[in-house]
Amino acid sequence: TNDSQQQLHIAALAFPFGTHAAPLLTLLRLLATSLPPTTILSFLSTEKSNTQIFTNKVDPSGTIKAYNVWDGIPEEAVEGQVSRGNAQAGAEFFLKAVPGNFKKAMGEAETESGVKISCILSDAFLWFSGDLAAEMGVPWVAFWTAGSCALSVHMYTDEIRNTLGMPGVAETVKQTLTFIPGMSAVHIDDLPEGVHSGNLESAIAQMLHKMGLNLPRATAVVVNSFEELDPIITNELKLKLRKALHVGPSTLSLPPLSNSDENGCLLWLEKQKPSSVAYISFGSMMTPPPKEMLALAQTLESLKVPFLWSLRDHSRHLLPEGFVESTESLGKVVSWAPQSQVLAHPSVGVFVSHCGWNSILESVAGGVPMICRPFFGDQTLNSRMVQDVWRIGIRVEGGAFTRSGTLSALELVLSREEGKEMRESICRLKESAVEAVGPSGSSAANFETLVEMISVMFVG
Ligand code: U2F
Repeated sequence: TNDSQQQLHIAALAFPFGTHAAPLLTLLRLLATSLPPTTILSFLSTEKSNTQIFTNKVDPSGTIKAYNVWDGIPEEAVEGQVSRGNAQAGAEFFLKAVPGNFKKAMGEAETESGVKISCILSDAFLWFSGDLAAEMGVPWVAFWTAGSCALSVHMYTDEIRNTLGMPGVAETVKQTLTFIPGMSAVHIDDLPEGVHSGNLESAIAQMLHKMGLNLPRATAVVVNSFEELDPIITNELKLKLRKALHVGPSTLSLPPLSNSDENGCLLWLEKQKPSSVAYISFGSMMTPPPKEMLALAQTLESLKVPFLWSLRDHSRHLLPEGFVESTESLGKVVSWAPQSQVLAHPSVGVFVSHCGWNSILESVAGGVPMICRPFFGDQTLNSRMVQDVWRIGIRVEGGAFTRSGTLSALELVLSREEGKEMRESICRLKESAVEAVGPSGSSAANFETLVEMISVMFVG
């Protein structure tokens, strides 16, 4: 047919907060290597997000073009309302601007390229993409940037609410999710806020609920994880979704674009003993409260644990006075680290983390056990899996850094038999992750399926 002569045009719709847009771009870059070279690849995110992920990092092959979508922030909004620390306010403004802002940018992408969009590849959060794709008569491929466990929770939100009853109705804290395949270790208080407790009506909670209801319509749901990590949950997702395609960890197939080491982290690591260093990072959005920063800093210093601490400049003042100077020979505080390379360095012995999904995958890829201090969203759930299912780390006692809790966690992972076992477990996971993206691995096969779907679907 004539159709088959036309060019493919993939529009990637990003969720512009946290570390969501970067992994979507990685997936698009991976697709670029496998789709016909004439394929048009448009990447749609807010100006702020595009600036962050594209600065000097425009796709080396030059095939991906970025389009800015409106962030939804009204002209009259005061800067403070959507300031750095308030990602939630930013997300709420943004969610009021969808889907109109994306429709507009898709129009621009079609006009500029002269090629009709043939597939919408969206962050799974953007549940309305299913409607947009249906209107346009093209497939919707959703990309889930976190773990299978969190995806399962959102797919099961109504069952969770119905089975457990609403908070306050019963003593629920000790209940576990035995009724969801593969999730029996998960406690009800590990769930992301807005699933069963917290404000179920918040913009984010509603978005996630609608996502769970809409994903079964998607032509495929691509997951940045590998099947072997959660075999039971994966099987369940395959039953619930038209096509669940675990293609990760994607950074193992394609290294991230931005990995300069301007702070000299890797050089510094070269000088440290094997498996001795604590690498500390709480992702792109979080800094622990002052009391906890103090406890963590004091414990590192008193235990004399060499450390590499990634801490944004605006949070540096939370370190104890004189800490950076007094620990100069022990550790290093930097505003940004090439994290995936840091975690892959043999000197790193433990990752003190908020358990964001990308961080977990990078820890697995590096074979580094974790100390978990989760904050919001999927992080507590992830930390449960880390500790009780994969047994590759430990949650900090009481969920917050205290001197005694931090001390025992660091000792356990760095010096005890339990720590050694965690290291062995995570190295086994690392091997299976490497195998998954390797030539005959599950992620590689799923990726092939994805490429075929995107190429073939278009003709029909
Ligand atoms: C949200 O993620 P976050 O940004 O909070 O955290 P991660 O998923 O762990 O991603 C952080 C990324 O930033 C990188 C690091 C990760 O790829 O390598 N990075 C770095 O390169 N250098 C630094 O000094 C510090 C970080 C959300 F909050 C999570 O709950 C979700 O799981 C996640 C995915 O949906 O998105």
